[in-house]
Amino acid sequence: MSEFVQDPPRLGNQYDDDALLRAYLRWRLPANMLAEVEPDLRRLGHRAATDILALGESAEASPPRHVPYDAWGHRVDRIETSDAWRELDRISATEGIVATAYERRHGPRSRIHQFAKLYLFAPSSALYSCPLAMTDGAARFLEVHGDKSMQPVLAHLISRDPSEFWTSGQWMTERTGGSDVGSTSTIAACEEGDSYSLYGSKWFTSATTSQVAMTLARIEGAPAGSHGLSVFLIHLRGNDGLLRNIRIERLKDKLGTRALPTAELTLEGTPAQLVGGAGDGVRKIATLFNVTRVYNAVAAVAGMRRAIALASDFARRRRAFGKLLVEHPLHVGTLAEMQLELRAAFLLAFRVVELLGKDECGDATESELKLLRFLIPVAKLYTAKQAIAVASEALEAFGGAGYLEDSGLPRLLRDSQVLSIWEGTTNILSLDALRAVERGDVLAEWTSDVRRRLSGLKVTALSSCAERTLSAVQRIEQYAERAASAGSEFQQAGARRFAFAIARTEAAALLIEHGNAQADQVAVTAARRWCARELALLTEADAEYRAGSVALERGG
Ligand code: MFK
Repeated sequence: MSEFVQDPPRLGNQYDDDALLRAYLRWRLPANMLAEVEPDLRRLGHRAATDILALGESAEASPPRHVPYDAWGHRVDRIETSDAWRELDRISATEGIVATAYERRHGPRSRIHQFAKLYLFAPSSALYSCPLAMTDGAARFLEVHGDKSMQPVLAHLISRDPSEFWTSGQWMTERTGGSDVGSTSTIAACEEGDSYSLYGSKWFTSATTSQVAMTLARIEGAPAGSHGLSVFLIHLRGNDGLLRNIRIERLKDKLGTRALPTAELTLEGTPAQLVGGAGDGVRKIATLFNVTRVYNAVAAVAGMRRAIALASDFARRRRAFGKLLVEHPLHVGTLAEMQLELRAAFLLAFRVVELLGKDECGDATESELKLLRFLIPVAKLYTAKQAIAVASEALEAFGGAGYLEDSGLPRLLRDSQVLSIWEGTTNILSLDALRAVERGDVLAEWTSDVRRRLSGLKVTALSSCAERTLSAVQRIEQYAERAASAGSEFQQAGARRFAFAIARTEAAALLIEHGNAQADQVAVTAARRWCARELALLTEADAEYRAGSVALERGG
């Protein structure tokens, strides 16, 4: 009988082992800033492979529990979470995963430092990154739209003191769906001034253990649609620790994100404060979800990186057909393609991180603000889809072990699947990118930005890459002109391919810039491989194409 057993994959220091992250930071940070933040990232990189990883695994093994009644029949609606989950909350505060962005020690680049921390923390955190995303989004919302009375809440959201730190929920989804937010039916009845009582139900509320939540409701008598909605702040619990006129109907039974409490709620006269004035709620809360969408993009690349780190380590342990997996050329090629996907997605995600930091510090030009508006949905939708593909490929790289629950690997795939659903699905975000194009000269800004960045390259090996990228830019421009005259059905039916073309072409420009700046073999090879692919695959969604789609969908 064979005595063969396999060596499980292991993680080293997640900062030291990440050549891409380190190369990116060397590229984008001034030397003195890098010298200052590197010890912090290295320390967190160690924790991400040790105590934080263990806490994440423990939180995953002890999912939250809804306790509707106490032993005496009183409705209590407690959500019990594990010690590990609560410890992750404390670590988030002391590590300043949110605070680092608001302390702004390094001006606009503080966002790079902060998102590098999130990138290390997220894949070990059992999705504690989700409450942090919403907390950060709420903090930004209060900075932009809140008045002085909101300062104490903001101070809690960006605190490093675990006893002061609060997280915030983001309750946008009702039974009518997570996408069509304008049909929100929760009603806000005015009590006095900015104080309201909310009546309605929220169908998906993530991290329902938060101290506060931002939500949307329609003030009595306000018009239908998204412009009739307003944004409200809710303090979930009173001094007695009980929920304030909020009934928890149940916790959701989800494919993944199992440590994360996600509840269905009924608001039964819940006290809430109007923030940012009445009306235009969707436009205002976009300040919040544009931050959470950046989190989504960074969490997606972080998940890809974790999946690849495990698969690469395993390939150096596992022998088959007389040699290590990493000695098989086809397997190396497969891992290399995954690395390339990660590299492109990483640069795209951190491109929006950089723009977000500039916006928040008042350093962004008009052009950069337009690029930020356009690239957030593009980066979110693209990185989410690629994260799922890479997680799936990584599981396959383990063979049967990748399919076994107790290997811990299936969680990579389950948890990645949510990334393309919450915070706007791929189609909703494709339409959002289209809307950004329709409502401004965004596309012209983007095309001239890419052209400017690719002019005057010093690495000649990248010239053909730049030519291919510029050709893709030109095809996108020509397509957009045709689409503009062909009408909205043409544009909408082609919106997904359009968004992917923007993502791939922007990633090409970033890979070329990176290769040009670093001039190292890996960065140049990555740019060349990426640009050898089709960057701008577009759909001419004319009437004939759309009729074909209708027929295909029906199946005859
Ligand atoms: C680790 C990662 C963790 C992530 C945490 C996840 C936990 C959170 C769980 C959730 O809450 S998931 C639910 C998230 N829900 C969404 O993301 C909503 C998805 N749906 C959309 O994004 C729709 O596109 C949208 C609701 C915005 C469409 O609604 P409408 O009413 O058809 O919008 P419309 O009329 O286009 O836009 C209304 C206004 O908002 C316009 O401004 P104006 O009134 O000035 O014209 C738009 O320009 C503005 N707007 C819309 N999207 C925007 C935006 N502004 C800036 N950025 C955007 N993305």
